[in-house]
Amino acid sequence: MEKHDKPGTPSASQDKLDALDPFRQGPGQALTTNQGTPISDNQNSLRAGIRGPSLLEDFILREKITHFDHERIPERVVHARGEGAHGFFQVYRCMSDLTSADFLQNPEDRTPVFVRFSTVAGSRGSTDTARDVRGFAVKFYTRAGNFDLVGNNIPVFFVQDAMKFPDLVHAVKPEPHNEIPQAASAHDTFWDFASLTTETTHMLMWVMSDRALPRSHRMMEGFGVHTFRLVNAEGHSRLVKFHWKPVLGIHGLAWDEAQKISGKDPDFHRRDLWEAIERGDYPEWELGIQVIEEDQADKFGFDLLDATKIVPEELVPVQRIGRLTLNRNPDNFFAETEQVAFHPGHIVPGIDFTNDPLLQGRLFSYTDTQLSRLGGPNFHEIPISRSICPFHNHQRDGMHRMTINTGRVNYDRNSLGAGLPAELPPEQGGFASVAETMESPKLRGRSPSFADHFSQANLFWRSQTAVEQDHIVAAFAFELGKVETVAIRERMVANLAQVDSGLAERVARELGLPAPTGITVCAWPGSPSPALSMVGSGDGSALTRSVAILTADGVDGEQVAAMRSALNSAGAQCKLLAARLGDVASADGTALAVDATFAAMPSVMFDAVFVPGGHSTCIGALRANGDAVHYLREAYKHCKPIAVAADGVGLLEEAALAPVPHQPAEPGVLVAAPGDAIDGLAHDFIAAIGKHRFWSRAGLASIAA
Ligand code: HDD
Repeated sequence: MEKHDKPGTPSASQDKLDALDPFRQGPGQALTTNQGTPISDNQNSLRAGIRGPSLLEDFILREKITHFDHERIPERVVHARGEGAHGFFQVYRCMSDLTSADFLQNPEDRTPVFVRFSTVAGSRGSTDTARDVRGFAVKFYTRAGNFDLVGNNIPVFFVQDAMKFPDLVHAVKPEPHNEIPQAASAHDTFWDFASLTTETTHMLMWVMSDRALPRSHRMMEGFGVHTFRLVNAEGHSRLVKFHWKPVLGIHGLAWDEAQKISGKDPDFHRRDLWEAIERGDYPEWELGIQVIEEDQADKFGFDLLDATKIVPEELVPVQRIGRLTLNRNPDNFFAETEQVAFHPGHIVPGIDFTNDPLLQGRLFSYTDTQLSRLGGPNFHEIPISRSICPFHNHQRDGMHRMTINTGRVNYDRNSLGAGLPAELPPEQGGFASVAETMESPKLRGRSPSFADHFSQANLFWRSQTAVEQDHIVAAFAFELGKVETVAIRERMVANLAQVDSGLAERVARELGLPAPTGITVCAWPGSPSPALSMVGSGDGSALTRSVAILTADGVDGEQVAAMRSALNSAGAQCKLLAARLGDVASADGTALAVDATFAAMPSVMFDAVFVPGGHSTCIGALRANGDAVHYLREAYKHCKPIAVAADGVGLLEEAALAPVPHQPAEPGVLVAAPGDAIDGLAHDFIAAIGKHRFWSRAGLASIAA
């Protein structure tokens, strides 16, 4: 069985991992230079006299320092911060009716993949929980070449034409005069651009929602964004939208949590992914497709080539056609995650592009950027990006060429090399573009079918639950509140009035502006789309959820053990917290190892909190500890499940959250009386964790944590 495979699951495809093997290197025995010369002293440079100057002759020092000086490569101009993982993809059924793509034919095949998740705006060292779009880039190493699905966790994009991409990125990145702010869109230049570029409006709604604050990269959707084509062996082409549906459901953080996590653990998402894979909790997504016959493309009232539009799932259902599983962490961050090069132009026979002007620009940009990021045209030879199928052509030379091409023939057509390598006709699997008819004048311009910038923003807004709408209003208020130029705030509020007058009024009120008047809402003609809301997503299980157990000396160890065992059986993770590290002595004298302190791992880093009972000394110590009291108030404020056993209720009292006699119980706050079996509490607690949040508490904002 493979190191990272769960017992009982068949082993993952080894093809890519095997291909990486010749490049993997352990520490070795003798220390040498890069030329293999053994080194006898790696502590001291060569010098003239024990206190004299260093000598230029010191080839060991020179080599070491030179290599160190050049360790850094340019970070990605966008999506600089990210983390990757290996895994595999398996299709559920043969998709030959829709596509000839090799990896979508045989349900027995496991196609190796490498996936990289990222934030967009921040630098490589920025925080994971910034309000931002998340990149979701998947490289399928298929037998017919690499297919890269370079998507995001949001199904639309800010702009419609690649011509606008550098402007968008300049506007959102830190401002050029003072490089402020890092990893944040809450500043004047972004909102100046956004307010003047109304095609951004739909995407802004998503980015101001909790979609831009994933709880975990394992719990977010992914989208190919553009309309692509699936082409079958008969050459029949259909339009397709790609989706990734997370098996664990779609869950977000609250903005207050995200900001606090940024300070406590800026690597929150990276750590979460790494640890889940190390534990064997392999993240999984289903690949979904929305398929549209080309002759139906005009029936929607919007243009399928416009990347600021979705096709609502209620209009074209998402068919789930396969499963992606991530089951191995990289061995080396730089060699794999940093050097991997994705490109939406890496496609395989059976898949094709459309004329989406954003996609068309991307087809140029991604190779181009690797030239400066990875230092030349041979980046396809870097182990992590190499296809697992052989590749042959007459491209030669360039910086860092690894392949040693033999023979004298480096051109096509040739007779001296028997005409090889030879083209493969489409019927034998060679790539052929869909023969779309093109009869139009050369011009610069935007199709009138791209002109509606607001109606799908209205659809998104109307499809959100009340609490999700509250979060969107709060996000706009926060972001625009950081904008210093009042005219930009006003312009943005006026744009929102075209989305929904209530939304505009609420944001205006928060900003101290008058509600816009006389602006017509551009309403989506159809019904709301429930698929756009995150509330209620998931299968209701507590799988991989994290629970903090608050303790002090004198805690009831049996309750801790029983709750921990029940939670672990439900697939949740527990950490024992106390005021300081070391052990806590349970009531029966057993030492329980403390995993973290209240201060180091506050409630924002957990999904739920359990307070066991214990001696009066235990509850007294917790009541007297401000961090412990704050723990419960903050978990309550963020609408998380809280379970309290027996005397643990004392901490609830201290936090002013104890049940009030003759009043209905607080939603999601579960209390077991002294003498009650922990099993019942654990059962209800696990069900509560599966609900993720108790949003009905959100209105009770009187509690300030
Ligand atoms: Fe892009 C990186 C996703 C529009 C130009 N993009 C990049 C990555 C993702 C996306 C996930 C990170 C890949 C990785 O992990 O290495 N980009 C998107 C999506 C877009 C999009 C979903 C719209 C639908 N991008 C877009 C446009 C352009 C670019 C319009 C330029 C015309 N994107 C780039 C880039 C990057 C990149 C500058 C930076 C690093 C890289 O490519 O390899 O070329």
